[in-house]
Amino acid sequence: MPRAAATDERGGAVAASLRGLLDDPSIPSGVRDAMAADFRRIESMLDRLERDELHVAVFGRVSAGKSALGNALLGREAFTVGVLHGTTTEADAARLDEAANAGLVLIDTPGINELGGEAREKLAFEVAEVSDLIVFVADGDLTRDERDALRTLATTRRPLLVALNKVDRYSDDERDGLLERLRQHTATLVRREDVIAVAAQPSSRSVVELDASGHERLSSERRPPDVTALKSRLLAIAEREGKTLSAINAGLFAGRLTDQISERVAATRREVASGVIRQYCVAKAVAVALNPVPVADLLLAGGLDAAMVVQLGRVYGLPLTRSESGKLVATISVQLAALMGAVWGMQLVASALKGLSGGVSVVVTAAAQGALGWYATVLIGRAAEHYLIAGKSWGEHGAKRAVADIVAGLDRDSILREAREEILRRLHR
Ligand SMILES: Nc1nc2c(ncn2[C@@H]2O[C@H](COP(=O)(O)OP(=O)(O)O)[C@@H](O)[C@H]2O)c(=O)[nH]1
Ligand SMILES: [Mg+2]
Repeated sequence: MPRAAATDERGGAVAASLRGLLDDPSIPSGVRDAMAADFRRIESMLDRLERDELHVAVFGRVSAGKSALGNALLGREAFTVGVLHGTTTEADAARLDEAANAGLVLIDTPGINELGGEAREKLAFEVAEVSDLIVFVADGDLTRDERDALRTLATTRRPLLVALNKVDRYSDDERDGLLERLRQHTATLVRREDVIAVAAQPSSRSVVELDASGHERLSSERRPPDVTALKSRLLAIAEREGKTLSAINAGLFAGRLTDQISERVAATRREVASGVIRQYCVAKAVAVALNPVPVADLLLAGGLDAAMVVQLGRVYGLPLTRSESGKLVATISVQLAALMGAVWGMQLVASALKGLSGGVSVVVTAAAQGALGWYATVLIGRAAEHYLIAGKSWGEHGAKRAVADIVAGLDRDSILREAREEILRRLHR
């Protein structure tokens, strides 16, 4: 079946935007590695769309027979049966196993009973995310944990089937009674006809044979699995919903992951940018404190600020030339100077001096001026950051409004306090 054009386009766009993020030199390697794993996951989902496959996850309690059922559906021994997963108490140890045969991809899961509620939910979402359809395996009536898990799975909007496994252990009447109870207990979550009895790996039967000489011999006979009803139901759903299921799921998943990655990248950039701004704050503050200049000149001593803005441009992947960055600093400074004159004036100087009592008055004044220099650098840095984040733009309200918003949004007094402390520490050295 050809991949839908829209999906193709979307997949291509997702892949391209992710590659762009991965190649971004401003992303620290730790984040890049984490993203690479996400990216591989998305790529494999996009790949799946090209193939004609149905991804079926098998979910349920440990020992319900999930692995055995996976094998029976695939018609081969793909998963290990009967092995206890001792480490499933750790949610992140919950690994998903995958095997394919004739377009059917089975995803085996570690089982839910050793997991706490939260981990169980996480596993359920993880499983749902990589599957088109979920088969919930039980070997009797549902426990409370099983019902909780089933409810969580139902919220993921994947088609949900319940397989009552190990029916070889029951008489026909018992089996029908159990099926009926299961159907009632899952009535709001699963359709009646999607609760199906199976025997994934019936236990061997002892048979008595007569050999050639008429002696009785006891041997055990393996019985074949019986999963035909479940399999044809799966295929019917696959037929009905076709590739739309996996296309929609892959698209949603990729989109969500891209959003998450973009957020992580944005957060990392902000963090790196904050570090850059702080470095320049210290440099500026110390320079000013050691060589006090009139307050009005603070904003015009822009050499350091321009260098900072060049660095910020790199952090945000939007390189600025030295002259572009000088112009940007000038634009911001003009707005800041206007605000300072109009709004704060002496109040700002008073704030800068606040808390600086006693000592040599020259040091006090120096620290106050240094703090102002620091504060100005924070404002310039934040304003430049704002401009860069918006893709080198001040937005529809222009630079004046943007700078005023930044000034209003920052806690001036706590910035000045931090600055004074840092400067005094350095001056006393
Ligand atoms: N009697 C019977 N035993 C089964 C059936 N399916 C699985 N088992 C047994 O149940 C145990 C657990 O099976 P397994 O597939 O490993 O369970 P999982 O932990 O859910 O993957 C194994 O000993 C299987 O042989 C079945 O249909 N009938
Ligand atoms: Mg298993």
